[in-house]
Amino acid sequence: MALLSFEKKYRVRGGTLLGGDLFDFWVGPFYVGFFGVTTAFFALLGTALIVYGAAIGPTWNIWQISIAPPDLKYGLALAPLRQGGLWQIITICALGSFVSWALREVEICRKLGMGYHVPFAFAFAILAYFSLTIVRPLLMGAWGHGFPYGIFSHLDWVSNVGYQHLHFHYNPAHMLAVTGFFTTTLALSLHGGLVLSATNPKKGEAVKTAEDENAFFRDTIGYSVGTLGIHRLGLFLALSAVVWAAICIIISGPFWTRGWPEWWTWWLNMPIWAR
Ligand code: UQ1
Repeated sequence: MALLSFEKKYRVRGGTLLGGDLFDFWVGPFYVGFFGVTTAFFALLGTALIVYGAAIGPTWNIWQISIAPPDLKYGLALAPLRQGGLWQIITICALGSFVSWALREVEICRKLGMGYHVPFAFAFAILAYFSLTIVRPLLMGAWGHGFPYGIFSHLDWVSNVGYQHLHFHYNPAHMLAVTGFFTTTLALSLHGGLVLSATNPKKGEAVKTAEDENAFFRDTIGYSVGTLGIHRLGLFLALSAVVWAAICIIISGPFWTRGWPEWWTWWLNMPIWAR
C-alpha cells in the first residue's frame, strides 16, 4: 500500500510505553511497536492452537468445531492439553493479544497527542471477555465454567446457563444490559440519520450546519444534546451496556444460584399488596 502524502506528518517517533525506539516503526501502513509484536505473537500462537484443537477433534465442520474448557473435576488447576489445557492456553493467548492490541492503541494515541477514548472503550470489550473466562470461573471454583470456543457450542453454553436460571430475562442486570444495547442502536441510528440528512441537501444547496441539526431535535422533542454531546452519550450508552452485561453474568451463579424469576419475590412481598 502506498504511503499517503499526509501520513508522513503523523509518522512521528516516540510515545512508546515499552521498548523505546526498538520497535518504533511501521510495516506498510501498520504501526508495529512492542505491543504490535506481542499482539502478533499471541494471535498467531492462539490461532495455531485453535487449528491444532480442531485437527485432533472430531470434525472440520466450521459450525461444529469446538475447543472445550476442562471438566469441572479439574477445578482451578491446569488440565492436560487434550482435556481443556488447550482451552486454558488459548484463553491466555486471547487475553494477551487483546491487551497488547489495547496498549498498541495507547501508544498510537500518545504519538498523535489524542485522548485515550478508543483504547478505553476497547478495554470494556476485553473486560467482558475477562469476566466470562476468568472472573466468573474463579468465583465458581473451576475453569470448566468458562465457555467453549466454537460457533454453535458457545451459543449452546449461553442457552444452557440461561436455562439453569429458568428465565434469564428476569435477571435485573440483564434487563439493564439489553436496554443499554437497544438504546445504543437507537442513539446511533438517530445520529447516523441526522448527519446524513444534514449532509445531503437538495441539488445545488449548501450542506446544512450543526445549528440545523440542533433545530431539528429542538423542533421534534424540545431538546438537542449537541454534536459533541451525542458522541459522549453514545460512548456512555455503549460502555454501560457492556458493564451491565458483565455484571449480569458474574452475579448468575456466584451470587444468585436460583431461578431469576424467584429473585423478584421481594417485589411480590412488598407490604403494600402482600398480606
Ligand atoms: C442531537 O441532539 C444532536 O445534536 C445536534 C446530534 O448531533 C449531530 C445527534 O446526532 C442526535 C441524535 C441528537 C438527539 C439526541 C438526543 C438525546 C436529544
